[in-house]
Amino acid sequence: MKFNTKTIHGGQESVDPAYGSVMPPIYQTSTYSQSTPGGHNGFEYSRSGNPTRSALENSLASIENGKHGLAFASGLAAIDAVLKLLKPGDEIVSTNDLYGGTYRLFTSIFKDFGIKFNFIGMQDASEIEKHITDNTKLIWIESPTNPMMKIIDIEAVSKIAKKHNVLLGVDNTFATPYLQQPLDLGADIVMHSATKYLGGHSDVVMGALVIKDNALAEKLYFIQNASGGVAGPQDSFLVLRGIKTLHLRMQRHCENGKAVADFLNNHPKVANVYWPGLKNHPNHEIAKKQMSDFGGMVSFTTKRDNIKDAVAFVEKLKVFTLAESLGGVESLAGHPASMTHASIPAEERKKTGVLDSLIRLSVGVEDKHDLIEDLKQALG
Ligand code: P1T
Repeated sequence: MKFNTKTIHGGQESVDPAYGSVMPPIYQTSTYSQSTPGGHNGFEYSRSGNPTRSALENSLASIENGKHGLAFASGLAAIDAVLKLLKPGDEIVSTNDLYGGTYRLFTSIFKDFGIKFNFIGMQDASEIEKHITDNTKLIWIESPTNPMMKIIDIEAVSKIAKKHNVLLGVDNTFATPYLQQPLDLGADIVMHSATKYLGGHSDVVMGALVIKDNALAEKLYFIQNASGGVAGPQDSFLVLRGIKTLHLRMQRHCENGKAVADFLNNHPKVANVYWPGLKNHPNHEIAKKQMSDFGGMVSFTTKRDNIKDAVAFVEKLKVFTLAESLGGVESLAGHPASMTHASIPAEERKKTGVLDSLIRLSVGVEDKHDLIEDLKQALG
């Protein structure tokens, strides 16, 4: 199946065996009757497995070209499960530009469990090798990164990971499998905040992992069940429904993202625009190689680099909503320094370009003319 068919049918039963329902039922149950101890139809307790969650997990595996999908209560619960593969003394090399909550999970929780983190710039993949030691077990990347939209060459990083026998995990939240499929580029684990584009309607919080390797999937399933941060059946249904229109929404997100990035790039008050589709983006060539289009996330700074003007701008927006999160049908605007990335110390933030004037836009699927008019009036 091609991608646009997989979003609708991938991993799904063609007909529900009970009543022929076209959409999988929401199995709102915690447990399943057994005829004799162990005598069940594949499900015994909904932390271990639930048919609605399984339908979603099979869809996730299909759209990411993996073999196994695992759905979690949030994106951070999914990353938390990956980190539980490690032991005290193990090391992780991670991108220095990444979601603030991931940084907080790494440095405020797992550091205290004896795991060491190296946060580095990875636009030049060969940098990574300098930071790999005998204790390195995992390379963790986002591409595009949140919020600076840096692009990391996943194939080049995966070659380094394989050479050193280190796992590579890719947070594919911003790109989605519509734009890039990291498992095909050599990653071991793909992670999603399904809260974002996969759900697509800002009505659910969920995380996902997709894996090809059976033994690794087995370990992660064990952690999912043992730690228990699982997705519920209602939320699984919603994300499964979201995935069915992922390709349609992403096509429009990309189209509108380009229109917004071009508008900002030509605006006299704007200093820098970060969108990987722009020819002047430092990683444009890698983006062209590994992504089929450039997505709907756009960040920018203004020439008057101060927090007061940035706040005034986001307050003036009318079509864009000032809010955390991204990836829904509606356009959102955020101020990373005080919102999504406030948990990263100011000096660390500034090193990666997260200035006080940085604005991050999640460009939705509204009419692009309305979006541009809104930005124009707020910048004015
Ligand atoms: O919010 P949650 O579903 O737990 O996902 C965390 C997460 C992980 N990875 C990336 C790249 C993310 O962007 C996020 C969540 N991000 C936001 C809420 C945000 O506004 O950036």
